[in-house]
Amino acid sequence: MTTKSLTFPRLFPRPKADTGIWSWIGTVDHKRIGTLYGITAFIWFIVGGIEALLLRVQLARPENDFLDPEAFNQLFTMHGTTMVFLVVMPLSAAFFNWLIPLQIGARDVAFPRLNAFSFWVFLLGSLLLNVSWITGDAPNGGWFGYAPNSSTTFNPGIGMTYWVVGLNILGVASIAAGLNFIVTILNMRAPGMTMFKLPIFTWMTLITSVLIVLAMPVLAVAGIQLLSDRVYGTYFFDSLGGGDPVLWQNIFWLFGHPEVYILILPAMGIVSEVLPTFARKPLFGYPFVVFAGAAIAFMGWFVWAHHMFTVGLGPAANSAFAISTMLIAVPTGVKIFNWLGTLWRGNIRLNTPMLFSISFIAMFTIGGLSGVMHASPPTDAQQQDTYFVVAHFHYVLVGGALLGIFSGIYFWWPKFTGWFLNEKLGLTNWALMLIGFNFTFGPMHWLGMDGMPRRIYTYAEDMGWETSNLFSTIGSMLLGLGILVFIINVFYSKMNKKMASADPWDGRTLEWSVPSPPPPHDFDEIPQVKYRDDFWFKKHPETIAQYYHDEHDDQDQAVPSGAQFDGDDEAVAVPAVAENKSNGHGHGGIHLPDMSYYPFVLSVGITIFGAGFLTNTYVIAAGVPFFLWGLLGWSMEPVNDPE
Ligand code: HEM
Ligand SMILES: [Cu+2]
Repeated sequence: MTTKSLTFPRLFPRPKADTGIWSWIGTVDHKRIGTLYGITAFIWFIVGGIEALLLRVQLARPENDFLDPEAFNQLFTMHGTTMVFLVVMPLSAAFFNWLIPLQIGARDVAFPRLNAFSFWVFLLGSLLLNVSWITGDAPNGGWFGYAPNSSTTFNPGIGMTYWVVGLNILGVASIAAGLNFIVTILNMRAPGMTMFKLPIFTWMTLITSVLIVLAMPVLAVAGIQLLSDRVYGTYFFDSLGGGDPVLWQNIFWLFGHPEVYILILPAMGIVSEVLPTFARKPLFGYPFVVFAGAAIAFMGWFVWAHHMFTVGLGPAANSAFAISTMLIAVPTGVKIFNWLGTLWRGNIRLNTPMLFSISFIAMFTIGGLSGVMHASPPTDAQQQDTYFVVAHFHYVLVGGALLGIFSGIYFWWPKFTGWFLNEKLGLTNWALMLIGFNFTFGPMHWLGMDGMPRRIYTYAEDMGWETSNLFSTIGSMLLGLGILVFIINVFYSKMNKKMASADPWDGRTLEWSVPSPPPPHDFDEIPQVKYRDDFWFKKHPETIAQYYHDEHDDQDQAVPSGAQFDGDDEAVAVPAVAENKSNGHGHGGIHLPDMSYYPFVLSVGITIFGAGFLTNTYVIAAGVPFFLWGLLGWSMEPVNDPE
């Protein structure tokens, strides 16, 4: 007896064609969603960069009046919030979307419509946050929104309500995406791909997704409490009503420190893919790199109060958090030595992606070392809230996360598009970014040690800070120029296409086994995986014995040293670089989920809900029809319409 499944009346036809705006609104293809994340996040990068340059222009000389204090507060708050939540996190999500199914040998993520939903909620949440600029009320309480400055008592404008509503909506997007990638990586691996055959980037994606699913709800709790304080007059963080402003700091940093690993681990995963490819060696100490990543993610939950050494928690708490913070340097150091071990005696090929990755190691190490410095409470008492801290987190977030992401862009661009980015422009982009970066943030170390506080909109003539600040501002312009060269490179290379094969770099992992760009269904056949770096050893079986006779994991059983490969390999081999002719709807009879516009509709409903808290809560009601339409339509929509 077949159960007649309930269907929800359609207001619009289900998108079918894969061209035109409707096909993007309805897409559930991980590659397209990756592209949407990438383009949107890059646009926010330009916005966040311009916000930073305006700050630098104001600080270029003492007692400048280019910006007034309120504008300065709004700019650094939005710059920090944008770069963290609208740039680095979604750029990493762009790579997750593009690469994870390809690296694990799957045709898509576990929940394609949920994947689309997470993108649309991210987009609409980021737009809502930036509408605040248009209403002239951008958030101004800093990217960590400390109470009581973020309360309506001290901050009556609507800016910080935009901030907390925006972050809560973005949190929904991140959690949905995090869940999706955890399930995808654990459940959709190709046959034979055991956990310790996963590419490192996939491992770092898994660890980052677990961190996202655990950390974003913590921010959501603080956000809902702050929203309720601001809109409904509760006293969670207001000591006048028995609340506790320090509670905000504790909750925010309980989220905030794991957040910094959510920002850096994907870049570490990218670098761990690029270095072996251009050193033509497997990653040195693969298991150590995996465990170090997991250890960093785990230990990251026990250090949050190092952001509060000067709050007055007392020597016992300070000492405990100082020790836990310094301990994190150990797994971080392990990773750095494994990257150096990979380069050691490698057959190094220095091109743009490799130079960005090597720069990542150097700049991130500088950022890490200044971090260890202010892990000691007495030192931090001098450095807290000074430009030394601003230098520190830009060395780890720009020198680390951003340079790592640029390495990934140049590395996988041929895979995503089928053509290369121009190498000469790439090298110019790299050089300008690296020099500009160090000119901008290098001087901030000694400005901070010399006592320059962060977040001040100007400084007096006689403080002796003018030369370093001017230098820093010139540096930020160079950095901006470097980003401009990247944009020129994209358009120049698009107009002068140098086509790329499926495997332009002689890669190691499965994404290089499918055409560039991959067809909608990714793999004609799901690969059978036998080795770590499976695709490399399928191409270079002569190198297997060289690498596997020492390691005592299951590969040993699979590959006795000196053994020649027999024919069975052929049976399982993927037609690596064969051009596939089956793209188009049929996809050679391969099952692919149909498009759906309900994730978009549901995200519109959620965003209107959020907007309700910014205007008056009756507006929330306007979100209900979209919310119900999206939710019911989606839950009653079959993955594929019956032919
Ligand atoms: C691309 C070039 C960048 C430049 C020139 C730049 C410059 C600045 C400047 C001048 C400040 C204000 C410092 C102050 O007044 O206290 C700042 C703050 C900040 N930046 Fe950047 N930044 C850049 C990129 C980034 C990136 C990529 C991230 C993160 C992923 C980031 C995260 C932050 C954060 C979190 C703050 C603190 C905001 C606050 O105090 O609330 N920045 N940046
Ligand atoms: Cu921290």
